[in-house]
Amino acid sequence: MALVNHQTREVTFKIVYAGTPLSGKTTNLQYVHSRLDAAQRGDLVSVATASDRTLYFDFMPVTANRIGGYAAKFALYTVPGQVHYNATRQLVLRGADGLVFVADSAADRLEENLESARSLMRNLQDNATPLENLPLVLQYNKRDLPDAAPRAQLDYLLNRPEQPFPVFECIAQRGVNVFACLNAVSQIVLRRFHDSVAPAPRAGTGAAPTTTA
Ligand SMILES: Nc1nc2c(ncn2[C@@H]2O[C@H](COP(=O)(O)OP(=O)(O)OP(=O)(O)O)[C@@H](O)[C@H]2O)c(=O)[nH]1
Ligand SMILES: [Mg+2]
Repeated sequence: MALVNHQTREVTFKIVYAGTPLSGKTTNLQYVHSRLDAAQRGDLVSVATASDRTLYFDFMPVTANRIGGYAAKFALYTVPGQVHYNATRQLVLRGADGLVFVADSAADRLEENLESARSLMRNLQDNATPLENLPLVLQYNKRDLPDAAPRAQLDYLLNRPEQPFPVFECIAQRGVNVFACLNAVSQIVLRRFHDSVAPAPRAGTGAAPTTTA
């Protein structure tokens, strides 16, 4: 749920990267951090294990353009992918305005992708934030892998035929489509917010974080 601070004239939206263990959620934030100007983003805070697995979450604030005289900020989070950190995942998902589901394209990770998607749905239900009210984009990451599953197979497993989620095929390690994916979810979140406070006309929704990458 967007946080509006009338004193500082800021609106903050929470975007959470969820998805399959080791699919590249943290890598997305690291890339965004590396490409944005320091004036446009804060530090990337990561709480990780010795082997670089996300232990609690990653967090990075990003400032976008202004909407209606207010500064739009995006608080980007990742959840820990490891199965036994479900309570933490559920906590980090609370209050999300938008989600990126990061799937691993490797052919031998399809089962994990599916289980992770199911776990996300359960957590959203338990948080009383059903997906109908929450923008979600799908990221098929690691498209560089020689054994990457065909997109159609990932669609069949993870997308829904009626009202399909937007899909981005990414190579987060090299930054391919990382900003396209973030911009897409940010735009949907901004449009929803705009519609909720000023039903018509649609304007000023171009405040998503952008880069030339
Ligand atoms: N080949 C390939 N490897 C990638 C890509 N993106 C990330 N990786 C690698 O995948 C591994 C896991 O990346 P992380 O970003 O830590 O994954 P995560 O989803 O945050 O992992 P958890 O937080 O433990 O669930 C790392 O070795 C990354 O370098 C990609 O596009 N292609
Ligand atoms: Mg991580």
